[in-house]
Amino acid sequence: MSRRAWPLALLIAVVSGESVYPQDAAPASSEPAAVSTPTPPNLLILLIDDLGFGDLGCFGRAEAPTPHIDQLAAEGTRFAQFYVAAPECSPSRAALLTGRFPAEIRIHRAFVDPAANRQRGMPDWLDPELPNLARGLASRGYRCHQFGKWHLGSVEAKGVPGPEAYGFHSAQRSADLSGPLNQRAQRAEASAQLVDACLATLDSERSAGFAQAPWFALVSLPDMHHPLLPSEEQLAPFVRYDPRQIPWPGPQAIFDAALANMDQQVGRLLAGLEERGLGQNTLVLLLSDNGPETSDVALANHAAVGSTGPFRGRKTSLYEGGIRVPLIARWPGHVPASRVDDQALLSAIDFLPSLLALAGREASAEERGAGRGEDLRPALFGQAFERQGPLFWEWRYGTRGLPSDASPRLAIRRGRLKLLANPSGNRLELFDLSKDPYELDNLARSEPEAVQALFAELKRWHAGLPAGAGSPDAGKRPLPWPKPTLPGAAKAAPPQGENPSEDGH
Ligand SMILES: [Ca+2]
Repeated sequence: MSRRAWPLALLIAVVSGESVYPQDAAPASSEPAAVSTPTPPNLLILLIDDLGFGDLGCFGRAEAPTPHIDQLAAEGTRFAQFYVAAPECSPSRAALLTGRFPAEIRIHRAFVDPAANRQRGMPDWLDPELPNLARGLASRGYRCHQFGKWHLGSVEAKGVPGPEAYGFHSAQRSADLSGPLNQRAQRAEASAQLVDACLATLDSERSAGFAQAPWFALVSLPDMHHPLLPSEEQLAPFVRYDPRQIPWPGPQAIFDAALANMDQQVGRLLAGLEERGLGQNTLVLLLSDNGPETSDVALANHAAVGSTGPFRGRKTSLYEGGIRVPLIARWPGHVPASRVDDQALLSAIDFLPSLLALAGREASAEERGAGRGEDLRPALFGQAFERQGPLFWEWRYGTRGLPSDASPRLAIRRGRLKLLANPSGNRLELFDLSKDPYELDNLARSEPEAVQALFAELKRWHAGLPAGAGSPDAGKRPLPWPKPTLPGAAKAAPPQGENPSEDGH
């Protein structure tokens, strides 16, 4: 991979016009990784539903009302090349927990009702027998707790297992798609309740004799998932002067009110850790589960204010904006502070092997299963990290939102290159993300050898996936955009298999 991937200053210039990153942020060391083995930390994963790459102040949106998360970032490291394994909730979360690419375990979309799951070629819940992060941590002496959205099973399905079946010692699961959390009064307070529940659990664990045991808390905050329903009180600071005296708050005000509440609750949880003396030996990881929502979901035009930063694509797209999300890590004395890592190519599938190793014992072959996650500890500790294997994505459905966000069905990333393709080869889009993070200049015709190699690798992976239906609009390109070639490359032969008559050209 290029040592100079896309310059962060450029990214920030696109997002906000000026850099909010510290100018003296330490670069990644080029020394070989020598992973230290500190005392196993507590692990707090803050999973922010549908938060976009560009939504936080510390990720370039200068006016974002996110002071607490920005402070967390200042005390830790931001990773600018972090991916989730799917552009939607359930498969992304399944990958985080199991370290598997979700298509391999038949989690292709959100869990809904059993009939729809069947149509989607999915089970009704994530297989509890698969190795997963919580069970692995529990076997290393951790106490494991889940709070908020789970969405790894259909609540409508008979016999659906809860988080306890996966190794968690306690769970305070909230509604996944509907129910009380989608009512205005409850939804505005949901994150506050989850933070209260998390702190209360840590306290009750202490009094129950687990004060010495390390813990893992998976806290999933719902504020940024549609419909955004901040309370009047949460909205008040964001309803701006309006000369027409129109009484309704606009989408930006609604979005910012929800974002500010989420940030305040994160701040309250982190302050609660400090009060309990837990701030120093807790690794906090804050990330999103997929890119921001689009405008064509009912009641969600305010959610569509969410920003992908400079990237093309949103939720349900395999372009960067759907799958590249913010990751912040803080662990005082171990994870460098005020650092931006725009080199390490990381994925949520790396959490399982990395966190199990941090917990005191590297993942066994059985615990890894067929997962392809890599040990990201060097990146965490500020050292150089070179990914060995590729990252794969499959999306069997159409893409909501702009026609230009409609991605092919498959994608592979290796080093600086990303190839998006349909299995038939009728769309082949090669991007050099070190120069073109916007995915605008398709290099497929000018770099046919790279296309051939990556497409062969992608097809091999795809051939091994479980069969299952998708939707007819999967991989279709509603508009012939962007231009298929770079200027001057028009004479190059079209990539093998390209057929402009297919897939909605
Ligand atoms: Ca989500």
